[in-house]
Amino acid sequence: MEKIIVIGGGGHAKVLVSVLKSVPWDVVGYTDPQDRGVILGVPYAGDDTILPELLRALDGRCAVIGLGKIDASPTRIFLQERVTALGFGFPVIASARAVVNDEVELGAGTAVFDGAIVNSGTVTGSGCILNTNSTVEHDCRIGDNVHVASGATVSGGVTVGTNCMIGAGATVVQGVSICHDCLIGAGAAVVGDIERPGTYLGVPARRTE
Ligand code: JB2
Repeated sequence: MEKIIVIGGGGHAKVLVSVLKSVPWDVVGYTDPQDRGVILGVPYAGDDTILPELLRALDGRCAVIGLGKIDASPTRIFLQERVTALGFGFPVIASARAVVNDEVELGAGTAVFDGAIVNSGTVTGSGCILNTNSTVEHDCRIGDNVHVASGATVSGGVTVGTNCMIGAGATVVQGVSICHDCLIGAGAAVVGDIERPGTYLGVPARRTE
């Protein structure tokens, strides 16, 4: 089993650890500014200043971002870039309980959670979260640091820009394009192109800020 370190020890990390165990990965520890105790058998390693030392101790050099995101912030991808600069690699993480179909390309550090489906011809950037039971249909282009939350559906041929958050249970209809830095609220339905960064809520989704 390959060893991996999780960066962040909150709610998202807890689900991620279960996913990692399903593959399976040997999760050696997690870093966090605060000691959150043992998470599903995974010990606290220290804050991020311990990472250079861990890099020397680990056989491999694999890490994964355990922070989630509930907005259009770039925090996760900045953190991934910082940890990459230390010398860590960010493998693709795909749960054994997910379906990743043919000719899908997932970027470094992208994680596909339980029950998620990614269909043929789709390409994602780095550091994405395809959360529990989400669907990303065929031929989509998903930018870096996009979170498709639990139960959301991104239909075929959709483009989603960098840093977007597609909320839980939201639907994006086929062929539309969503620009960078958008938050699509839970349960919203995106039925046309979105060209301005912002927050979009409702059915059909409308800009609120
Ligand atoms: O720079 C950092 C850092 N910044 C915050 N480095 C490291 N190693 N850890 C960091 N953290 C830690 O991330 C915080 O101290 C905290 O322990 C953790 C974030 O945990 P929290 O439970 O607040 O959020 P989350 O991002 O794990 O989960 C949110 O997003 C998910 C997608 C929650 O809202 C979940 O419900 C949601 N499913």
